[in-house]
Amino acid sequence: MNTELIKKFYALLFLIRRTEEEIIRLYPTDIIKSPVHLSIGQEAVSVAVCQALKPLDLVFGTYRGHAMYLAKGGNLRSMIAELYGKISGCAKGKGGSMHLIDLRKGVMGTSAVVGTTIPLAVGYAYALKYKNRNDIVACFFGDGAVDEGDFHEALNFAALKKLPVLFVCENNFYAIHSHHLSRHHSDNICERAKSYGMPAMRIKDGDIFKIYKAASRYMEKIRKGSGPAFIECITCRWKEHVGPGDDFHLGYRKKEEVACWKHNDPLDKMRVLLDDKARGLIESKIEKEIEAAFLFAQKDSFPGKNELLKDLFDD
Ligand SMILES: Cc1ncc(C[n+]2csc(CCOP(=O)(O)OP(=O)(O)O)c2C)c(N)n1
Ligand SMILES: [Mg+2]
Repeated sequence: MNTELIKKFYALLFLIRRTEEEIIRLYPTDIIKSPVHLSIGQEAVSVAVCQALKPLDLVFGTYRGHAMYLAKGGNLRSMIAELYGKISGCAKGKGGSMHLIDLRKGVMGTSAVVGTTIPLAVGYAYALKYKNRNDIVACFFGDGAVDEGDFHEALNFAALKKLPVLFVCENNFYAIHSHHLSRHHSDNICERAKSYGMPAMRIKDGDIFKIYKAASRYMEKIRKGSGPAFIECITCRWKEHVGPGDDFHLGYRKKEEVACWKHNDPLDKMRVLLDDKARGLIESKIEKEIEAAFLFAQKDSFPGKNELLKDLFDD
């Protein structure tokens, strides 16, 4: 892998990790007016896939969307202001952490409703094909989305119409506290995707380079009109389902399960591939951006009462 790519990977992984660590630090002060579903531990999936995308490509995601939003270039200040419920937030302070959007960067939106952005992504891909555009859509979702009818209908339609969409399943094995095998007879989501008529690959170890290579290869084919493809990335959510803490006391998973993923942290792996000087420059620039974004959000205003009924319907 070339050094420029390693630098980009490191910068994005570091940006996402440090932003979320700052959220964790501030959350107990109640300054953040939104529930937060943290991406920590899962960042490599978004970073690898979004680096393989082109600027005009589009992404749709879930309420655990900080990583995807930032990896696709979403504006950091607008994200933090959104978490603070402020007017400069990307959803004008009305959406919170679960509803991130930055149309200029192709971040088409994230949603609290499980599986709901999958048909939206497919619909958008249909429009791209109809308009003969060369852009593609990457659609991110968790393993919980496989429980939804929408997932199956959308995959079927995308395959049938050969739509330009890459499905990216972030399989951390849990929907809140239920393991995939307590919800399905098999945990092989790839096999199910293949049955709809698309190539699918499972990447088990969270390796950022493997995910990047698989995504790039599929995207090249999708852009040539081959129709959709599917990547299932096994990953691990380090924190509790929602909120900044741990939840091992609930007993649905063991500490060791997470410990082995922490040992396999892509941020640590990338860190040692860079020399101290390059790493230091990246880190100090990002730390300043993060500090400025939180300061900006703090000083920003809350939306006025006149904003309450705005933007509810398309005029
Ligand atoms: C349609 C719908 N059903 C149920 C819920 C409640 N719910 C919120 S998060 C969640 C789990 C989803 O798990 P997964 O898709 O694997 O995402 P993860 O939290 O693991 O990232 C559920 C069932 C919901 N938000 N929407
Ligand atoms: Mg899950």
